[in-house]
Amino acid sequence: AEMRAFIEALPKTELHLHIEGTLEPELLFALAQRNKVDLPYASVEALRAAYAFTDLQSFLDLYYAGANVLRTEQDFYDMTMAYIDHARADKVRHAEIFFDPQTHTERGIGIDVVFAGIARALREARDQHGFSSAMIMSFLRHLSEEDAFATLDAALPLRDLYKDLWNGIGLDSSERGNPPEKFARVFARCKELGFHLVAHAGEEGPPEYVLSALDVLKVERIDHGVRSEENPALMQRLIKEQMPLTVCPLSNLKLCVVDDMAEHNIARMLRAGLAVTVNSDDPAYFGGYMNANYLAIASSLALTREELLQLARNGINASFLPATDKARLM
Ligand code: ES4
Ligand code: ZN
Repeated sequence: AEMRAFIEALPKTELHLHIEGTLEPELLFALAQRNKVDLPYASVEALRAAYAFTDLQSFLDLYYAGANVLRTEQDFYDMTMAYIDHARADKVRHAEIFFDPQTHTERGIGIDVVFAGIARALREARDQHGFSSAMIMSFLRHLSEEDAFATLDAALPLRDLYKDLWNGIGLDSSERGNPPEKFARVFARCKELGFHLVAHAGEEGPPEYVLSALDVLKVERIDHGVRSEENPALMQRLIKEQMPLTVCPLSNLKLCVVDDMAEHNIARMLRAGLAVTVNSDDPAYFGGYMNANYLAIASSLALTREELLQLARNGINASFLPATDKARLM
C-alpha cells in the first residue's frame, strides 16, 4: 500500500507509447458506431476477451484491425485526449508518443488528418495543463523501405506546421525477419533531416538487431531491448554508452516475451547499471498504464524506492527534452 502511494506520487515520463495502442474497447466501439464501421465482436466485453495474445504478431493483428475505426481528425483527437487523461492521472509529466501513419494511409486516411488530430489534443493539453509531449513518427517494418520513404515524403511538407511536436522517427511492427538494415537508407535520410532516431529491437528479435539498430540506424534509444541480455559484450556496451532502453513490462508479459513478471530482467539490468526506463507500450491492450507497469515490477521484483526513483530519473534523462526542461522535472 505504501509502495503504491510512492509510485502514484512519482513524476514520470513515458517514452514508449503507441497512440493507436491506447484505443480502449469502449472508445473503439463508440468510434465504430460513429463511423458506421462493422465490428466482428458483439460487445466491448467480447472484444476485451479477444485480447489473449501468444506473441507479438497475434497482438499486431488485432491492433491493426482495431485502428480501422479511426477515420476523422476528431477520432484521432478523441483517442489522444483519452490517453492524456490516463497519463495525467498517473503523474506522467512528459510523453514522447509513437504514431504509425502507414496504418492509416493504407486505408485511405490522409496523413494530414492523422497529424492534425493527435497534435490538436497534445497542444490543448500543453496549453491547459502544462502536459509536455513530442511526436515520433514510426515506420512499419513489415512494409518496404520504399513505403517508408513515401511516408517520409508525404509527412515532410507538414514538418513546419508541427515543429513544436514532431521531433523523432521510430521503427515498429513485426520484428522477426525485418532487421534494422532494411531501413538503413531511410534512417540515414531522417538523421540528415535532424530528427531524433529510435527503433524497436530485441523484443522478439535477437541481440544482433539491437547492434544493427545502434550501428546501422544510429538510434539514440532502443525500444524494448530486453533480449540484449543474451549478449554480454552488448550489455557492456549499453552500460558504457548509457544507451537508454525503453522497457515495457506488462507488454512483455502479455506478448509472452517473459512467462512471469518475477522473471523479467528489468531489475537485473537496472542493477547492472543500464539506463532502463519503464513504459506502457499499448496500454489498452496490455492491461495497464504507467502506474500499473511500475506496480507490477515493484511487487514482482522487490524493487526499492531508490530503484523506482532511479527508473523515473532514467526516463527524464533518456527523453529528448532540452537540459533545462530535464532539470525542471528532476
Ligand atoms: C508494438 Cl509491442 C510492439 N512491438 C512492435 N511494434 C508495435 N506496434 C505497436 N506495439
Ligand atoms: Zn512498442
